[in-house]
Amino acid sequence: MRSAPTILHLDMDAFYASVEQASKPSLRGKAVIVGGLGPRGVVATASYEARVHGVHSAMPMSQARRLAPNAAYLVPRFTLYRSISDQVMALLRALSPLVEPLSLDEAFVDLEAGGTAWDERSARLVGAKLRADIRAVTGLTGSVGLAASKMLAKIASEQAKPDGLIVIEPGTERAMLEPMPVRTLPGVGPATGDHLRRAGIHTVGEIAEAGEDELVRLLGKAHGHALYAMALARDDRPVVAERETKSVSVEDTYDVDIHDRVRVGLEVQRLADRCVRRLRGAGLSGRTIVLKVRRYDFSTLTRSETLRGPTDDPAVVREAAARLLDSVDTTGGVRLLGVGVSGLADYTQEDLFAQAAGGAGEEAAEAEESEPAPEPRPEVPVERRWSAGHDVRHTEYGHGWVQGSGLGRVTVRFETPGSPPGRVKTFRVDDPALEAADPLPLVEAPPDLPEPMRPPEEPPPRPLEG
Ligand code: DCP
Ligand code: MG
Repeated sequence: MRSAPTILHLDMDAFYASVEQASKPSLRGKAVIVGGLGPRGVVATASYEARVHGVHSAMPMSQARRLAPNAAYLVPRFTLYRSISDQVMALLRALSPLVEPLSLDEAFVDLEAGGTAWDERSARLVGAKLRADIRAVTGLTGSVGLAASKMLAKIASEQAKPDGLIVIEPGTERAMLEPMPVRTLPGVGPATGDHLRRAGIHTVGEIAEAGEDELVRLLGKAHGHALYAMALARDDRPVVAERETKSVSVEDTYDVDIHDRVRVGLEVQRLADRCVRRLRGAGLSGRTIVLKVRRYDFSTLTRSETLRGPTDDPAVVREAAARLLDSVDTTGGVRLLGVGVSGLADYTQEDLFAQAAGGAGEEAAEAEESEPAPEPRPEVPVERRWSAGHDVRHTEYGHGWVQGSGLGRVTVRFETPGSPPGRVKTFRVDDPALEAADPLPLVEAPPDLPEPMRPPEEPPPRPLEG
């Protein structure tokens, strides 16, 4: 492990919700919840003001509405989030050629490789300047962790949240990790956490005390070794520049074969949800849904279905996976199940009206942003064109956003990122003076972006001799 805290981890604060607050002045300082608004919608994220009510990512929207009835509820606008993400990633690439994005709002940067930091002081300065630049260019806050390894840099940025910077000084890592709950370590989810707890291991320090042999006995060779090393703050994983992802998939092997068909169905749904979370985390969507089934006799089948367009909608992936499962004989039991999505695209618009089978149309219509169509599609009721949170323009009142619609009416708040909080007006949904509009930049005339750092040029090939 290196001796200076020159690995930086950046994670934007309440990313989607902060973008919405930056674009809508009346929502700043308020509880804002972004996600699918239909009956099966889930929370993508909540502003910190909403989190005090207990609302968090992946919670069913119905539960969020009970916890925070007065929050603003908005559908995600992925195209906008991606454009902001591009601005942030460009700032990171100005620091080093080694930038490893983990999702739209999160990345590792190797500052040493970029020659921008070599010790604690220089790393701290770079981190502080980065946060200021992000604010100047995007109007948003991000939290920064600096440490000598990826694991610790990520833990540091989590501790720095929101709107902070934390440096973990080399030499202090173990003492810092010791009292932390085991769940702090990467790869320790609820299941592993429970497993360790039953063995009396609650903190990272207790993992270290238990010793490597005990960890391997509890968790198996690979996981046990890895976790023990992490508990001792040993992490030599390099920051690797972005690679093309071909597919996203998750799978589970079961200790005991599952025979019950209902249970198999439930497991598949759970895997579909997990797969979509990963997909979304990487800022991707995909067209082909793949189901993998290994049966009691180790025979392994994969089935796939290709949709008309890319999706990242959990309902769509669940339904496709369930259809695929229908075509697989599981009598005798299954050992392993997996769900994957391939044919990946960056977040793009999808034709959910065509894809979501069996009455999922309403959620689909609300849950996703749809390209402002030149003509409304005939099968889409006119209300649906006015998704909560989307931008509109009125010939007389100018730029605003849809606060809500229903019963033939649409309510619009007229404000822009640079204006004071605006006024609300209500129109008929078919008012010809009102039309969909593109989002406005969050910061007027952002400062010029610095040039990205390029990897050193390869020397020209030497001419063959002789
Ligand atoms: N996201 C999502 N579904 C999830 C988790 C996240 O759609 N289950 C989206 C919305 C988030 C964005 O990804 O805004 C970034 O995820 P983070 O985990 O970084 O969460 P936030 O940035 O919202 O909050 P934090 O301040 O905790 O980083
Ligand atoms: Mg974040």
